[in-house]
Amino acid sequence: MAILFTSKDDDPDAWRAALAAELPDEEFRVWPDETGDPADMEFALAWGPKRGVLARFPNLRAIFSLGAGVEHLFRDPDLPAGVPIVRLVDPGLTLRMTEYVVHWVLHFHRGFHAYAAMERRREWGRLPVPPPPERRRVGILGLGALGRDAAETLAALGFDVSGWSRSPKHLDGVRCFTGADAFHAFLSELDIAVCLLPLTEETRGILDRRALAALPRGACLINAGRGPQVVEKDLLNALDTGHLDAATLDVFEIEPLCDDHPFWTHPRVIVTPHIASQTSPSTAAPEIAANIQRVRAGEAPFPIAERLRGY
Ligand code: NDP
Ligand code: OXD
Repeated sequence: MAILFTSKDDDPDAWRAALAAELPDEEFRVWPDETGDPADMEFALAWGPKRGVLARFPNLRAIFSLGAGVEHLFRDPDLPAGVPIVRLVDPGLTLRMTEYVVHWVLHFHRGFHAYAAMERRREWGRLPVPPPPERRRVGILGLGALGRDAAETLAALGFDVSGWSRSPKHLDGVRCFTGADAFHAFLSELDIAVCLLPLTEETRGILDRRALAALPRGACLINAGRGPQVVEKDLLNALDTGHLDAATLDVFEIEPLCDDHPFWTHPRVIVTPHIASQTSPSTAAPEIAANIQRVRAGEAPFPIAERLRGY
């Protein structure tokens, strides 16, 4: 039996080496050139597979996402039913996302975006001393593997942290809001909002005109979840009217961001090219290998993404 690898972005050789270090006896085959007999494939490692590709392998026992998000799998209408879709939770991925979030929260907290604008104007000056972190309200949309770690790290740095999720949560030092009914109340208390939500039917377009208006005037947004969660024209409007002070965006409705997109040159927008937390085979392969061994031992892999809820 063999492991199938299909990715539009990841380096197969790096994955081949990383998995060989964990599971030296496994055969690793890259789609499409090395596929061979489709019946040989027991597991698939996938990122953005072409529609219908995964349905060609009748003996798959699990499909592993090469990233935390799974919407790239669920958008395939031919995704084989009954095969568990396993999300990637790996300590390296979590650490890098927390680094990204902490970096941009500190950036906005200390007013470095305002100093960058002053630098562009060759203006030497001092802005008022920022408030202490306990008076800076940071809210994390999504308290899953990534959001939880970011929230706890920011709380440990002394920030006033709250979080929002679908099901109730209890995190030390974090005020937790639950469900759609609490969304606007949660947003209304934030100086900095950080989106770490998965893309689902419920979260598509969730940061629209009404949600952005619920944020206090002068708030900043960091989006490292998925681009389609933000209604781009509504965000531009909120920035242009000064309702929002600034935004750091890592993900976009269409990626790569096109050359003439207004975000590139907007004075209040910082663009990063979907790098908030890239998967590294060195930390992800051990997690996937452990799950492969679980399945072989007759146990369920984890965490399994639920098809109905979309994450
Ligand atoms: P998880 O599935 O562990 O967590 C998702 C969180 O979002 C959970 O707390 C969940 O609530 C919450 N959530 C989902 N739907 C809703 C909803 N409708 N209303 C309120 N809360 C909701 O995911 P991860 O933390 O591992 O990853 C989150 C996302 O981050 C990924 O799906 C991906 O889109 C993005 N990502 C981006 C990267 C980048 O480089 N930009 C890198 C890696 C990930 P509950 O806990 O109640 O289930
Ligand atoms: C992911 C991503 O979901 O890289 O892991 O966006």
